[in-house]
Amino acid sequence: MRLSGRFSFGLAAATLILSGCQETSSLPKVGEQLVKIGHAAPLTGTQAHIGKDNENGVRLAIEEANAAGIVIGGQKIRFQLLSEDDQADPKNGTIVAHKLADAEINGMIGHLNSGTTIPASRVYHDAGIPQISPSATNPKYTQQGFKSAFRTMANDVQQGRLLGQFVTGHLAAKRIAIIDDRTAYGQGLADEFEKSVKANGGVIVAREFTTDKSTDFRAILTAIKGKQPDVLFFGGMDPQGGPLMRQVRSLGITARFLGGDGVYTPEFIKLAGSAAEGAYSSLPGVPLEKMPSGIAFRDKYRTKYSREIQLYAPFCYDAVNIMIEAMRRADSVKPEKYLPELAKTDHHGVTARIMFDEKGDLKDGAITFYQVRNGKWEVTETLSSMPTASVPTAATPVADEQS
Ligand code: ABU
Repeated sequence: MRLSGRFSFGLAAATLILSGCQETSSLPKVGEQLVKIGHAAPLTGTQAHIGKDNENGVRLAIEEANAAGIVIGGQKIRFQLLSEDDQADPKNGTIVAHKLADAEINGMIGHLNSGTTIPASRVYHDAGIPQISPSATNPKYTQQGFKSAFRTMANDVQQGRLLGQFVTGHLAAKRIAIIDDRTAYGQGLADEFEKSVKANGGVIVAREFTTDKSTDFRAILTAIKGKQPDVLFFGGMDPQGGPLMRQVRSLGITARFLGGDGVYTPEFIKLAGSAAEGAYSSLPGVPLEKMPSGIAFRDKYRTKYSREIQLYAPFCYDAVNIMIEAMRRADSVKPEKYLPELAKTDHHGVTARIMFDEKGDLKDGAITFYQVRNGKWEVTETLSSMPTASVPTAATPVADEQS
């Protein structure tokens, strides 16, 4: 049953409706059944480069499915992408979720940010719409008891724990400073990182915060400089991470810099300039070249879009294919029919073999660490995200390309 609050949004939503994107290239032909796949991400603003990258990954999978001529329930299916700009804003996230629910999408891929994904997930849940986020990593998304919520990458409990182990182990750092952007993602990851640093014998010498709109970090950096940290960790995205990195070095702070997946982008390096050199980041998953079909995906993406993958496009592509596979196994595009199949996913995707646990989280996800060397992100090591208690080899690198 769909109870989407159909008439519950007003003027702000009406504005967003005008900016919504419904791709006409995927309109159904005679005899085809239309299946609507929703997508939402920041498509304007400072994170638009990442949002467009997500949208590109989703579109690629949808176009391939349409070209393959998939039949479900005895009918040829035409998948249509309904993509919305949530501007990385939690309120807009909820508004576009209502809009997509009202459009009676068959499934939802997104949102990009945890801050939008978490509030929007209630809308999709209440409307009975299965949702897969390809990039939201805050653990709360899958801890709400919503059977409709899944994600295709490891969460921030896993990422934060390994970031803490990486800093205290691999970097042998003791004195750690933390800045976060007060978003669900940035603060949540910083909290998990802090717990892990402390559990592994490190000392938090400073904990400061900024916002996801800020560009001047000199006041908090000056306070941090006096604490003489070995490592400065940033929980946030590249529009802040890049300028922050630049200001770190211009203030003469020599601490090593580490961020989560939100800074693992070419854009971070562009924004930070030469100050990016030596910075570390983590990213859920194995390196692209070690993904089962990572290189093939990268080449397809380059050919279609004439640009490089920014960040999460492979996870978006997998998310769509997982959803379509579940529909095929259920032989139905109806959410209530294919949702049980989604929970049983065992998909050999671009990024990994993907199975979900009882909450909808990715089972056995890896986390890879990278460092900027000669102006490019290079692999440092990949760690299993499984807890040390249950997997004795958890802190053992599964790939180590550092000399
Ligand atoms: N995983 C980092 C970027 C998306 C998020 O807000 O979770």
